[in-house]
Amino acid sequence: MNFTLTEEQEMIKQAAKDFAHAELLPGIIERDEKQQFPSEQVKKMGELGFMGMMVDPEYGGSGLDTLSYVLTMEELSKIDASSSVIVSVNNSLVCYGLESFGSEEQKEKYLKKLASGEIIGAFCLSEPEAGSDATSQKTTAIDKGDHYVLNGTKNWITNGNSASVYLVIAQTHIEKGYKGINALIVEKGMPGFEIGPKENKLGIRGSDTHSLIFNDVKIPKENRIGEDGFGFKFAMKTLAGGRIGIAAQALGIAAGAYELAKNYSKERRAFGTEIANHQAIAFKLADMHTQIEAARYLVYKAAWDKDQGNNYDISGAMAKLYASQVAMETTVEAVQIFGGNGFVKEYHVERMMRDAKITQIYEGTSEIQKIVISRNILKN
Ligand code: COS
Repeated sequence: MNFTLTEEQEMIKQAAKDFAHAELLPGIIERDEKQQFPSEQVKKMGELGFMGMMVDPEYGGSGLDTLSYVLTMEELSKIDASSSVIVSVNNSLVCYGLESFGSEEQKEKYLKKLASGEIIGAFCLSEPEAGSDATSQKTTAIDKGDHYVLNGTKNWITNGNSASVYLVIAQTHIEKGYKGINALIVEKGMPGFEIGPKENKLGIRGSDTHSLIFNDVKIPKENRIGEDGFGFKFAMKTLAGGRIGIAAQALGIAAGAYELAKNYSKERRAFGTEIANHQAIAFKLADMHTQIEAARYLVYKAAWDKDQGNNYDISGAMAKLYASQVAMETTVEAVQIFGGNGFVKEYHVERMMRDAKITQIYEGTSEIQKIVISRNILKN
């Protein structure tokens, strides 16, 4: 395993960094306060090829490897985790899901537009009573011959209103349990499909999170992804890769807060010297740096596993579990190093601390990652 970046990977990382500083940083405090979706920025990220990074160019993507995607996620997340989650969901859940398991017609019709960033997508698994317990789907997709009739509610959906295409998990054959679940492609505007109110969130406030309500929505049979009953496996396989994206997001939040805290500690003076010269601060920075580096290698290893064609269930889960913990701890310490200024919005670290929390929750809580990890280590 060699993590020396290729010239192309270095260029992609630099492009993401430049974009984040030039386009995501301006207005970030206001977008956070007003819960404003970064529409212009998302459009530009589409033009740069960030919305379908791993998708084959034949379907409008950039044809890059997972490590390039992770590097991009890390750089974007150092500045703006609200924007990076939009990128992550579109890439890892929606585009990956369609490219890997969709039909040729579905790829032509939906993937090309999603991968080029012309439209964005959403992944809809969670329900009021089925977040971690993902097999307990109450949303139903009843088979009516040439179409399904979809009824139910989905919760906490990222890109909830801004998406045009939704991959919705629903129960078709109740008696078969998770083996009777399907994944359906639902378009915004289909009769009976309503978008619920926007959630007022602690963090990643620039991304739009909504509930979705389906009332007798007629979905053509050709919009089912994979064989009848493939929906739960589809969700699990897709989420396994999604977790690498969120792990990279967590890594970026941690690294971004650390860089701000390190720079601040070399400028801010107390007791006659820069605070970095006090061991109380220097040791915090040493811990942060070490933990971030460890998280980075777990994230890169998971991306490498995926690129090698290895199973990445466990490496993705470990990367997300650890990187999200590091994101939380690092951002709390960054606020501490900034002292009173850390509690003030202009210095960014309080937002990063709020943004970090969700990385321990979405695409599988830390407790779910421990289920995945422990089952994997115990089965051998
Ligand atoms: N890839 C392929 N198949 C998978 C899989 C994966 N990563 N993980 C599970 N499966 C399969 C299992 O192999 C099993 O199929 P078989 O019976 O054919 O072997 C099936 O899915 C059910 O798995 P399991 O019995 O392990 O289901 P559980 O109810 O115990 O749930 C967890 C397993 C907890 C891991 C799963 O429900 C989960 O990941 N939950 C969290 C979901 C989540 O991330 N929610 C956040 C919402 S998205 S923001």
